[in-house]
Formats: sequence, C-alpha cells, structure tokens
Amino acid sequence: MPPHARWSLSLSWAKNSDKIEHPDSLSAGGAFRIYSNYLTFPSDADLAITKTDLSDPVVVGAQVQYTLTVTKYGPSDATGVVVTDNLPLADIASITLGTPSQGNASELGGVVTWNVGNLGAGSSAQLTITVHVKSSTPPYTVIVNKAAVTGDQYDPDLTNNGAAEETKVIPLTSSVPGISLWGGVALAVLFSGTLIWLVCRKLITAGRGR
Ligand SMILES: [Ca+2]
Ligand SMILES: [Ca+2]
Repeated sequence: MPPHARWSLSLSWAKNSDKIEHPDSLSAGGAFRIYSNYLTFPSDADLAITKTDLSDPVVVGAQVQYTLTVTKYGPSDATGVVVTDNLPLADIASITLGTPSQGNASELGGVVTWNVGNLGAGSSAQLTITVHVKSSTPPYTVIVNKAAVTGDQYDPDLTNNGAAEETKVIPLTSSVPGISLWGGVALAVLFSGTLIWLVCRKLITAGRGR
C-alpha cells in the first residue's frame, strides 16, 4: 500500500479479542491498536491510456486518425472507466468517431466522452477518432491532442492516466510539375519554329530592301 493511499476498513470484534486492544475505549477521536497482519487492503486498479496518430506529419486539410487504447493493469478489475479526449477545435474541421471496442462514445463541443464501463484485469479497449485538419491551419503548426482516463477505484499510478499526441502539419507539395521529356520537346519545337519564322521574316525584309 503506497503512502497516502485511500482505503476502507471494516471492523468487527469481540470484547477482549486478541486482534484489537481496548475496544471499550473506541470513540470519536479515540485511539486503538490494530495488528497489521489482520488487515487486508483493496487491490490496485491501475488504469492507463495511450494514443497514436496516423498520419504524422499531415498535409494541410488532410485527415488524422487517432487511436485511443485504455488498459487495466493490476490484479483487480476496474469499474466506471471513462475516457475524455479534448480535441483541438482551433485546427480541426470535422470529427468522426469510430465504434469503440466496448462501451459508447459521444462528442460535444470538441470533447469526446467515452464511457468504457468495466475493464477486467489485464484487458484493453480501443476507440478511433478521425479528424480533418483545417485548410486554414498554418503549415508547421503542431496539433496537440490530450486524453485522460478515470475509474471508480483508487489508482496507484496517475502518471499513465493521461496521453498527449502531437501531429505536425505540413504544406501541400508544390502543384507545379517538373518539365517532362515531351514538354521539353514541345518547348524546343516552339522555340525552333519561332526562331525560323524570325529568320525568314528578316530575310524577306532584307530582300525587299534591295
Ligand atoms: Ca494509472
Ligand atoms: Ca504524432
């Protein structure tokens, strides 16, 4: 049991029990002695969340698919598991939720709430969220998407209850094509024709001047 952990304790004893001394003096603010070998603590319910993005980097106006995975570590089951994902609306034009592997998900005002429900020890659940980057998003913007998971039980490790994914926005590739072989030939023919026409006109002009 880590320091400052929350736990509950149910007591039952008989007078003169060898487990608790002085039960008759138990009152508000009173003190009594409990032998630790008679105590049992609730098992840990360590929830964790990870997030990935596809693709990164992303072209301006293109889509990104986030995959959220919530996992239950520790020996006990978790109940009331809820994932909250705050999508960066400033840079996102549309939001499409996939069907979660369990539970149900909804979106309101850019906040996705995924009610996962119960998760057994060692089990995971997934949800995909597809968004489109705004065409007005400046290139080289780094979009940050944060999500968090909570549950009913005490979580001994809160460092893995949040996940942030960064996605870099890049500009469209230049749409001006390079000069192909046939383009080069066409330009050469055009240039040659123009040159020939200029030479002929020069000769004709010179002939008239004689
Ligand atoms: Ca945790
Ligand atoms: Ca990324």
